[in-house]
Amino acid sequence: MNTKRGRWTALLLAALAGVVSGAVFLAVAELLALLVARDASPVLAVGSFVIDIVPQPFKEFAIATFGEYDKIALLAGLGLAVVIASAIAGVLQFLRPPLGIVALGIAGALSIAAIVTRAGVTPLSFVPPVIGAVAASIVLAILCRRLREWRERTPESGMDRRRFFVIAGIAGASAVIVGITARVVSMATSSVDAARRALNLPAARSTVTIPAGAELDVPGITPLFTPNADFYRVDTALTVPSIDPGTWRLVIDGMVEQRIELTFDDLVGMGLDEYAITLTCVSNEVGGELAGNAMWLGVPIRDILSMAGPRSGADMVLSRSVDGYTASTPLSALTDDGLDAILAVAMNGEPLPLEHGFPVRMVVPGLYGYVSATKWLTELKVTTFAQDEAYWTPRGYSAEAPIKFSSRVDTPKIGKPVAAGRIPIAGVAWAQSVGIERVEVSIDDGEWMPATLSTPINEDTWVQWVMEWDATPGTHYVAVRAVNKNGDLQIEERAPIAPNGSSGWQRSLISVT
Ligand SMILES: Nc1nc2c(c(=O)[nH]1)N[C@H]1C(S)=C(S)[C@@H](COP(=O)(O)O)O[C@H]1N2
Ligand SMILES: [Mo]
Repeated sequence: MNTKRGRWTALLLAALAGVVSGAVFLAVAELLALLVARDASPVLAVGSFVIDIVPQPFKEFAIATFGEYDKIALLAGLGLAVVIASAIAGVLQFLRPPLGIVALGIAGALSIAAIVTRAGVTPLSFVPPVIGAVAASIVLAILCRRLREWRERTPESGMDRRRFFVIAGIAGASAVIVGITARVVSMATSSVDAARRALNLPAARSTVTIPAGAELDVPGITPLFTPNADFYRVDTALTVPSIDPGTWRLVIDGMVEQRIELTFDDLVGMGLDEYAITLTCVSNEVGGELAGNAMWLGVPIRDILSMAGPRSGADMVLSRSVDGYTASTPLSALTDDGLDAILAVAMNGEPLPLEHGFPVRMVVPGLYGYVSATKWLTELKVTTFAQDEAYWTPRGYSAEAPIKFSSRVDTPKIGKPVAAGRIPIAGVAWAQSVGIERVEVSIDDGEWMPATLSTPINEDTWVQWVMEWDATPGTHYVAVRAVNKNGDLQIEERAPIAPNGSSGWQRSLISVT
């Protein structure tokens, strides 16, 4: 029994006891979260907390490596950390009781700390992690006691061994079943999906006319409007917030004559108009895909602000999301008559998809999303840049960030050889709120030649461009640049995405066979 091998087996089983207790902790907490405090799930709270505290370069790495799956990768990493930590707790409890239980207590305390930093905390939010930690401690204590009894008895008793495995098996299996069921039920019973589908928005008061020639017929080019299912998604929300439009409120406060509170019906009752606006993320690299164009249905923000009456001295609006995210937008960008900054309720002919901000988000032409496009909007605080700071400002991004206009090649694709002959080089270019005047293409560092542009819908949407090219076998450099309607040339100098957006001309290597 007291062989070296026996000792290793005991430690391994103690680790198993720890992992089972960890699973019990999470399952009990999930179940109680479902019953008494939806937002108090330790996994999601800790995950969200991690998102907020990880250093910026790591976040960029995660977006670059995992793309849309960055959150799944985070949860997988967190799961691995939980398994390792609870295995250690098991070994501790076996060797030096009650250190394992102390470790579970610390896990409970850390979960509470993460939960209270989240939006939507209630007095009952501490219940899931506390009861979860208590249940896990009981399971861990019992398992480790069984294990010790079994290992210490000579000759070894089959009865004790069986007891250990029966308890561990039952506790582990029930934890997995209860935990997964609670999470699935919690997601499925968020009735917001149904509320969204039942929503009947009034028809648009005014519509956007799409001019003839607005969309070029070129295989492989980005479509003029990005279907909702393909629209890029960037946010810090680990789970998509569920907001019932029936209880949604927008508060306009801060430096205003009068604090205003609007319901969803109040907002929609102001009349909805169509707006075609291209969104761009500050994280978009030159040639990147973090831009999308949609037909929004909404209400001008200037009309809403004017009901509250911004006081003089204010120069910023801090918009807040239900998940606590904030953005700082210059007041003038929201009140300017010539700029269509809107509160949007629909996207490409349907209510906003949940992940794109249902029921209400901001869309502001000409500013990167992180300083303007707050999703799941709940508050507009009229304030000053001197007084308030948005989510990304202390995290290495500028407080103000107009979009650097840009152009991109969609076809031919880098790394996809094309056959020699006459082929189109085509892509899109955007200069929201100013408009694209010209797109130029240079091949193998030759002279810049003007591309043909699609007819722009307005200055706030991207345009498509195309240039026919007689491709000869070999490898070629294709470079693209744009000129905006102010006559400015797209910035040639390369800049990284932080602190206020990438710049540079896209130059891609195309191989022709
Ligand atoms: N609540 C909330 N709104 C947000 C964000 C966020 O993290 N949380 N991200 C912003 C950023 S960085 C961008 S680029 C746009 C992206 O909008 P989309 O996901 O609908 O494309 O949303 C903005 N609104
Ligand atoms: Mo963004």
